Amino acid sequence: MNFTLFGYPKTGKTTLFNILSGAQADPSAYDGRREAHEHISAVPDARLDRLAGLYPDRRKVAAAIDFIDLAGTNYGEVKTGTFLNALRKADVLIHIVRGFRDERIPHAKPSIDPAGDIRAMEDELLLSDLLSIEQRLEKLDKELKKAKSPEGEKEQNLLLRLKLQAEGGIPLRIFSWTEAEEKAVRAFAFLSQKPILHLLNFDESDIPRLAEIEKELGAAIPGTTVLAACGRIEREIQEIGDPAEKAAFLAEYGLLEPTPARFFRAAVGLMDLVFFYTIGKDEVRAWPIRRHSSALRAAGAIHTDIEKGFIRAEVVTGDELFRQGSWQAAKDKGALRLEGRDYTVQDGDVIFFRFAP
Ligand SMILES: Nc1nc2c(ncn2[C@@H]2O[C@H](COP(=O)(O)OP(=O)(O)OP(=O)(O)O)[C@@H](O)[C@H]2O)c(=O)[nH]1
Ligand SMILES: [Mg+2]
Repeated sequence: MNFTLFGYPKTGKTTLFNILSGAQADPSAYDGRREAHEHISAVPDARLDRLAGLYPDRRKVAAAIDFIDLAGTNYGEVKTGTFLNALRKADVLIHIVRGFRDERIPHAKPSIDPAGDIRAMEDELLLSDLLSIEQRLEKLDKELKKAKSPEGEKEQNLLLRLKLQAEGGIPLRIFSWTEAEEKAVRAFAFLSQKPILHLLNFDESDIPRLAEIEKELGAAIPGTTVLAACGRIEREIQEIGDPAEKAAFLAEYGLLEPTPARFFRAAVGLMDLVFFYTIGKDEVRAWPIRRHSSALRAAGAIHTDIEKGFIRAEVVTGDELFRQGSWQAAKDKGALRLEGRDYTVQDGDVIFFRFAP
């Protein structure tokens, strides 16, 4: 999973990248450079920790997130900028928005306007999609004039509908996609179709207002998630080694729950993911998968061989497994369910796939 942090210059991208991913990137090293930071980190997962605790001799493998931190894009630059390809590769876009006021840190606009910046960036993403659509339509039109093709006409029809929506200023993530349509446009990697989280970076003096800001801006921009944080102070607190001292500082600033915990919860919700778990010979592992996925698809997430040779899934909920104490105990007590390929995987299921190699 690729989470890409992007946004206008000097909004706190690298500061928040460090907080979320646990990286130690030096923000100042970026000045004048146009390359990205990258850091792979584990999704915090209390259920996995508990499960791995039952099997101390096995490796714990959490779901991984590939965090990318891009340099700032100037206003109006997304559609032509050097980062267009990097943005297209993202599974989730994390738009870092400046809320803090600090005369010493330059800002391209005369005032700090988080709501305005969110709208401006949403428009830029949509505009870049509109340009791709128009380009493709132009080419398609020429092709269809030369030779009629039902497939080409189908694509044309879909793109014309998307164009109409984009011209109306509505992001493509709000379009009611059929599975076939989604597949047909996958190669475009439309930016306004991706899940997006607007992460606002405020001053410590704004901490008492963060919840209210989140609510207000979240409601103003449908189809997105808005989180407000206070990057600089949280980074300082994160660097404190002593846990008690850390907790005291968080409490003193009124930061009840650290941003990474809230962020991961929001991101998982945004992608509509659930987690299932496997207990292998060597490792206890968490697997993220789209909600409502079948057991067969879950098998395929692990390996295509398991999907191809699928026989049955042995399933137990995490809670039940913890009650029984181990997989073997759950099996002995008859607590395992045997499920077929169409079973809908539930969040927290622990699964053993029987398959014919
Ligand atoms: N006052 C204040 N300064 C902050 C805050 N967050 C970041 N900064 C400062 O703003 C400057 C830019 O922060 P970065 O995290 O490098 O921002 P960026 O968006 O990555 O910047 P570019 O990559 O150059 O576009 C640094 O000097 C930070 O210390 C904040 O919440 N309040
Ligand atoms: Mg940066």
